[in-house]
Amino acid sequence: MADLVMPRSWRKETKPHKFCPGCGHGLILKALGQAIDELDIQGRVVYGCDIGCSLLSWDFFNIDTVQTHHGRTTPVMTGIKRARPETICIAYMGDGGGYAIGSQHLVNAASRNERITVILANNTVYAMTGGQMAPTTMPDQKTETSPYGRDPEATGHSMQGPEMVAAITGDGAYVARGTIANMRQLKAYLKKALENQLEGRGFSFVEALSTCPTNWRTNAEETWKFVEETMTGYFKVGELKGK
Ligand SMILES: Cc1ncc(C[n+]2csc(CCOP(=O)(O)OP(=O)(O)O)c2C)c(N)n1
Ligand code: SF4
Ligand SMILES: [Mg+2]
Repeated sequence: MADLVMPRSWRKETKPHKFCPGCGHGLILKALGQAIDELDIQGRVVYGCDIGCSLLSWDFFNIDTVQTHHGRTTPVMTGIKRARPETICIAYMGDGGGYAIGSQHLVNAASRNERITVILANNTVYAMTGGQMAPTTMPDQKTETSPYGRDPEATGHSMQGPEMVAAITGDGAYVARGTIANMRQLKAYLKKALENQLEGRGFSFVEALSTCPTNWRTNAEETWKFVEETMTGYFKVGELKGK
C-alpha cells in the first residue's frame, strides 16, 4: 500500500485509455479522477475494479489498485476498508458484475452500511463478453441473447439498482444515479459519495448511465440518443438518498 502522501510529480502523468471509441467507462472514470483530485485524496484512495470492461482501468490511475473477479470487488474493498479504515475504498464495476453475479455482495455490503463507495457503470449489457442481456437490459431491448427484444414475462424485470440500494441501506447512506450525458452532475454525485465515506457516514453508491456503442452497434448519434432519451426515460437520474 502506498505511502499516504503521494509525490506531486506523479499526479500529472497521462496515457491513452483502453476503451473503445465512444465508451462511457472513460467518462465515468474521468469524473471520478476529477472528484478525487478536487477532494485531494489521491494518496488515501484504494481503487478496485471488477471483471468486465471496468478491468481495463486497472492502470488508469496513479492509485493503489486491485482487480478481482466478477462482482467480488465489493467484498474485497470492504475487507481493505475494515483493515485500514483511514483509506478511501472505491469499488468500480459493471451492471453484470454488480447486479447479477455479484448482487449478493452488493446487497450484503449495502445492508450492513459498509463505509465504502461503489460506482457502477450501467450500459445495459454484458459488454466485455459480447453484449449479452444483463439485469439492466430494458424491456424490448435487443441484445445478443435477446434478439427479439427482452421479454419481461420470460426474463424478469429490469434491475433498478439505486432504488434497491436506497431501500436496504440505513441512515448515513448516499445513493444516486447519474449519467455520462451530464458530466458536471455526475462528478458532483461522485464527490458527494466520496465525502460520505470521508465523513464515515455509511455506504455510498452511484450508478452511472453509460454507453457501449460496440455492442449496441450504434453510431455516435444513435449512441447519445440511446443514453440521453431511451435510458434516462427508463432509469430516473437523480439523488435517491443522503446529503
Ligand atoms: C465469476 C465470473 N463469471 C463470469 C465471468 C465472465 N465475464 C467476464 S466479463 C463479463 C460481463 C461483464 O459485464 P458487466 O459487469 O456489465 O461489465 P461491462 O463489460 O458491461 O462493463 C462476464 C460474464 C467472469 N469473468 N467471472
Ligand atoms: S465493449 Fe463496450 S463497454 Fe467495453 S470498452 Fe468497448 S464500448 Fe466500452
Ligand atoms: Mg455492462
